[in-house]
Amino acid sequence: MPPAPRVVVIGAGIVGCALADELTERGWTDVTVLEQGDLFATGGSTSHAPGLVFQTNACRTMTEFARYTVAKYGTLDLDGNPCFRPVGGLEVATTPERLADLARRHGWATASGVESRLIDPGECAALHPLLDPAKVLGGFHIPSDGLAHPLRAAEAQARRAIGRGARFIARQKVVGVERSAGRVTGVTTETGSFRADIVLSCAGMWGPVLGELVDLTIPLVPMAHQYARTSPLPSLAGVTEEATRPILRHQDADLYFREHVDRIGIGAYGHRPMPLPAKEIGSGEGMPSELTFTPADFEASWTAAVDLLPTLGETKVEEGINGLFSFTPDGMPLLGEHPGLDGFWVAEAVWITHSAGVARAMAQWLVDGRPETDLHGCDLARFERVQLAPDHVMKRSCQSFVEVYDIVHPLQPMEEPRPLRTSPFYERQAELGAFFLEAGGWERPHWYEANANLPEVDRVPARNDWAARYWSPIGGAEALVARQRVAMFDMTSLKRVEVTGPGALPFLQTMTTNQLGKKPGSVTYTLLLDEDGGVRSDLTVARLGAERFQVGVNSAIDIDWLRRHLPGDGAAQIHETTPGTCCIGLWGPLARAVLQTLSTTDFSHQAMGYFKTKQAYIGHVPVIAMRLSYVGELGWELYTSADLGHELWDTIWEAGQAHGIIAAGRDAFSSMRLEKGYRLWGTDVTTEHDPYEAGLGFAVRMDKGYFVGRDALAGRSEETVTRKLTCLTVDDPYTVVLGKEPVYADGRPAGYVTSAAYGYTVGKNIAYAWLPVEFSRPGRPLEIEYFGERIPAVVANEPLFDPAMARIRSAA
Ligand code: FAD
Ligand code: THG
Repeated sequence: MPPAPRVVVIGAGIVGCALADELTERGWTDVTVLEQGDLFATGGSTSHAPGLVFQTNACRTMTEFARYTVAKYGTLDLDGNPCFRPVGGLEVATTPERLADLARRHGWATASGVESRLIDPGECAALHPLLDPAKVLGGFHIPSDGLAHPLRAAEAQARRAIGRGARFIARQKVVGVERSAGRVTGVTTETGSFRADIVLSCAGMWGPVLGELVDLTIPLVPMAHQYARTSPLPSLAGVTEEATRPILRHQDADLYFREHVDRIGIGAYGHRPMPLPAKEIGSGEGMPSELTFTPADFEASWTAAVDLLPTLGETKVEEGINGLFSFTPDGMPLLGEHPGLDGFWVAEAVWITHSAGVARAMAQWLVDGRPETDLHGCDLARFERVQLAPDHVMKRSCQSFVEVYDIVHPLQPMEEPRPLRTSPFYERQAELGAFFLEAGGWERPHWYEANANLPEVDRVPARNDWAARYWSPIGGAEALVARQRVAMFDMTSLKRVEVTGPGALPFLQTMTTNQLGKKPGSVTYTLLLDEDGGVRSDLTVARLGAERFQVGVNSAIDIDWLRRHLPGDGAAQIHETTPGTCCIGLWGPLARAVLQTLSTTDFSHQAMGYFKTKQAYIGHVPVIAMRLSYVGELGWELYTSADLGHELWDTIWEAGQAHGIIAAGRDAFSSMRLEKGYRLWGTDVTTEHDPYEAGLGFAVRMDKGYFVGRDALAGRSEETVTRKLTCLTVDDPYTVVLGKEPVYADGRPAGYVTSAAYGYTVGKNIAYAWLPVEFSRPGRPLEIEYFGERIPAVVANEPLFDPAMARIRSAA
């Protein structure tokens, strides 16, 4: 075994301490933790946190992190004092919307294996006698939630690490990062220097300052968050235990509560956002003076607190802080390695709640080369460049502060700054009354009001409540028309790169699962795997020339992964072409008829079969045409440069009139995708799944030679899997579930929903779900829990639409 690398951890907050523990436990014992202030003292966010651990999260990975934190801190103590108290968690609703949302949260918890219960006001008051049951409509009780003792947990983990050889050094402020040949070699502090093979920045809200030392944007904003303690409660006189009642969340008023012996601590998110540039935070001397408690900001919170817990009226706010911690544009942590400086890693914007889970995942990533948990939502590389602009980071992070306890629909967009990225078709789409939502900075049409008069609108089943938000029956009509005639879909936001050079083919062959050594003009659907066979992404690779490939990817993370693996000799290059180009998906049975009138290129099936690509002119516009679709129709993706996008749109639009062409949006797209059973990476499939479980084994060619992940797949097949991504249909057409709901078999939780949509052509309500194989046989009755209700579902044969591929493979 090679000697363990020298690791320097920057920051001895809970994240740095947890990481030192997890690394040393895995045998990386040469760990030095440098802390600018004193150890386990006031200074960082950890020292200000009251340590509430509510595990339930919309993101499975975050729930998993929290579960591990509970499990780990539950067994830790510092000199006999516990690091965690399993007092339970109670979330209460004072509005009908919140009551419904608590049922949704109960579903998320269940889907992630966290036991919980929905309870009535009486039970809420029984669990937490201080609250006024007349004020609440109901509650959500999670018995395993509780209170961490953040400084204790930090120190206990540090001591274990020290026991295995780690060093913790106080009063060492890192001011420089040493590097050589693209790798870190050490850090310098104000008074010394430390050699390192790996530097881990766990600097919390100081992250951006450390990032600047290595030209790395760390998109987080330190924000003040108010935390106050009352004077002693007369009704708690004589109490000696630190806390016994559940930690309490009152999201309707942006509040949470815990006990401090005979006092109550109150946290508030209801006040105005109070961001502070990371540079302006002092170091290690506690809170900057401009962030002392501002009572005026706490007034409304106090009123709401007394309203819920009337006995607080007998007390007053005795002390308060405007404590600082990190907020990110999407509320998720920042984990990963610097894209341009090997060995510089980041684990920042992490709550106490997720600290142990994050540390374990990071240690697995570093030591084993791969975390067990899907980290794509936390990946430092997930951002588009435009999302890293300082104003963007500020506005979105402020919004994620404001929305921290809001009831959020999965499609609900952040509002500012918009519009930011627009395809060249934007003006035309706006003229057609597009309803836009944002993704990756892009404005994307979901449906077009111009299609409101299509007779098909009347054939679309109505929807209720949540399923009706950000939805219109027009999208359904667009899907029906796309399958009957032809539609234009804006695919510009689908990320793409060009991979070029003499080493391009061997590079892509090594990185992906399918056979790419085909003639120029071929397109191949293929997978990126990690070394353990987990699916990192699914791609289309179009061979445009002997040494030129266009690769359709899923996110910036794919590009980062590919770049990291480029051959060192410069024989292959990657260049992202998304921003300078645009794409129309022209799909539907009449797609060929429309295209052929506009081009001298032969688009017949004989001349251009399924999964083939050609350069052609569409009217005046040079395009790369690829015969494929993500929606299961005859048709082409047509790429051109951004300057000609307008012309391409107008040319196709005009020629299409004779064929009844329409513009169609994402709603139609998503519905058609699920009818055809195409997987969406990141939602249906992640690194936690192998290709066979995901139903993507057809894209793996074990006999093609080496590729990343091949060895791990040896001996695996569709026959050996124990769980499967499974197609379900739901009888009730009005209830289209949102995703993330638990699936029950014989009354017991068995799996969870990934994507769902109504299939307008097949006339069925579709949900894909991860299930153990024994529950994945067609015809198996199951139930999906949706906002607290069990809805009947049944396993279906997939794909629901065009199982024989007749529609897209043939000349149609
Ligand atoms: P920190 O604890 O800030 O540690 C970072 C360390 O890095 C600091 O000690 C700092 O001195 C050091 N450092 C920075 N720059 C350098 C440098 N150049 N050289 C050397 N050292 C450096 N989370 C929950 O889960 N539950 C809660 O109930 C909760 N309540 C909160 C209430 C308040 C009032 C606040 C402020 C936060 C709360 N949080 C809560 C959030 C939580 O405190 C933080 O997310 C968490 O402590 C972050 O840990 P960390 O180790 O990343 O950061
Ligand atoms: N277009 C392009 N690239 C992409 C996507 C896209 N890359 C990312 C993502 N989408 C990949 N997803 C798919 C999923 C399915 C198909 C295409 C892209 C598809 N699959 C055929 C099938 O399953 O029948 C593949 C069959 C085969 O390989 O023979 O069409 O939308 N450019």
